[in-house]
Amino acid sequence: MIKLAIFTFLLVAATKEASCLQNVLGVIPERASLYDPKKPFTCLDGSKTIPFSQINDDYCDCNDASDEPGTSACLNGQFACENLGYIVQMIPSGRVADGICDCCDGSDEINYLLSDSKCENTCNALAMQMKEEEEKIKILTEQGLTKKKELIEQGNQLKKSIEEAIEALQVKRDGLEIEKTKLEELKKEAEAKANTAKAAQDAIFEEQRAEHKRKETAEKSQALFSLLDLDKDTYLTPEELLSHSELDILFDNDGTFTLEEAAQFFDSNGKVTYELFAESYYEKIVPHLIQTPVENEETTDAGAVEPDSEESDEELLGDESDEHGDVEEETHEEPVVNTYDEETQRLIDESNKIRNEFDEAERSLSSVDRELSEKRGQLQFDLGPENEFASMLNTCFEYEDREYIYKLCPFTKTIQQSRNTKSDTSIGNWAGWGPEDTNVSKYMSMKFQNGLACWNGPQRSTLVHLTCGLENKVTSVTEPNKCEYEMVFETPAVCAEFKKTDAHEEL
Ligand code: MAN
Repeated sequence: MIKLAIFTFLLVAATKEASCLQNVLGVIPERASLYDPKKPFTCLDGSKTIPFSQINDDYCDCNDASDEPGTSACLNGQFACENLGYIVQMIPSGRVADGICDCCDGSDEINYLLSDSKCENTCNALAMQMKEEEEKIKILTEQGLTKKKELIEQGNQLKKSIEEAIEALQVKRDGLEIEKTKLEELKKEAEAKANTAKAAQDAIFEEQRAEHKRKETAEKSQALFSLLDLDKDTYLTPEELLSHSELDILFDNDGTFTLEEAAQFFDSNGKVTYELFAESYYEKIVPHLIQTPVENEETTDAGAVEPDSEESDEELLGDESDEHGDVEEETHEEPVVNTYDEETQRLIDESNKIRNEFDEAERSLSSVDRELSEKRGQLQFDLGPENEFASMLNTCFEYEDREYIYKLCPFTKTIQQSRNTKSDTSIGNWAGWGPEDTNVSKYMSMKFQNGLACWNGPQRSTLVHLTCGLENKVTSVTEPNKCEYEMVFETPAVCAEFKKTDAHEEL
């Protein structure tokens, strides 16, 4: 059967041989001239020369399979479907004569004799289909190119306006810097003046306060002295202290305050004058007095001394409340408040004003610096050979599927947002264009890397494939591997001149 096939093939080959070298079955047209029936054939890798009759004899002679382009004899062979009217197509030679029509011209099965079925030639239909599709692509490309021009225009404008904004900001910054330095000087001067004036006034206030306190203490000690001086003979005696058993705490604290202890309190001074009391005993006695003799008699609560605490002492010394009525009434003097004189207050106000102006200048400078660095950052991006991607700066494009809303923010990040929880997951940060290969420009894909780490997996990343389209639009998002996402993004920015596929005609 195989012999019959070979015979048929050789017959076909022989009839065509004279007119047309290309018709050696399975040879791509560009190599046809290497197969000359009038000459021995040298394997294309140059390894061997064989008689031409061994071409396509269903026995593999050449290591590179070049002697068997039209049979399945060599495992590594490639069969070229000539497909006249359509495009040459390469198939593995194992598919030759296997009963399945692979080539649209049926050339892979012309020597197949095991079946009655013949391959129909579908090349013209395919060519028509290809033409229609190409026509559509041509129209899309033309419209896309018009839009791309607009994008380029916009991009150039945007880049120019960023550059201009940077220049203007730089000028503003220089001005602010000068103003800030000037204000800093003025601030220092004004603060120094205000501080000096303030310090002088504060010293006076301090002195006044001390004086006030001295007076108050004097009045209070005077009042206490009067209260303790039960017989009003202008002397205090140990006997007059006896009712204050709480003073026992200063001695043996046995609950009984004895005359000896009272005498000891007064350092054996049998009679204590007011002056001696104020100087040596007032401060000592005040923290311990709980009740005054007056209170004991329940006549009035005037001059009551609160239990042993600093506040009570303070109150006694400075409180103006009614509780200590009698004593306080005598000491009713306004506490000292810091009211600066007009000139000092003017200097303080002036210094505050300049400080505010300085702070404001500093804030403006920081804000200009932030803007500058943001704008300079934008210019760092590779916005395409003709700035056609510039208009995508600061823009995000969304794509929704059943579970997530995906966001593509060129030059920034990609996001996966749960439709349920609305929580965002970073699926990559801008990592540049590419990958680049010899046939495909790097601008055909965007890389986003180092997104949120996947549970037990890599950090999430996104590869965006760009295709020519009439508007900027994400048309699909997939996750081919766990936490590795792929997006297809249509944009006029990658539309390129349309190249028609050459269908080859019979010579
Ligand atoms: C989330 C999503 C998915 C991802 C898993 C990995 O559910 O980010 O896309 O595959 O986490 O655990």
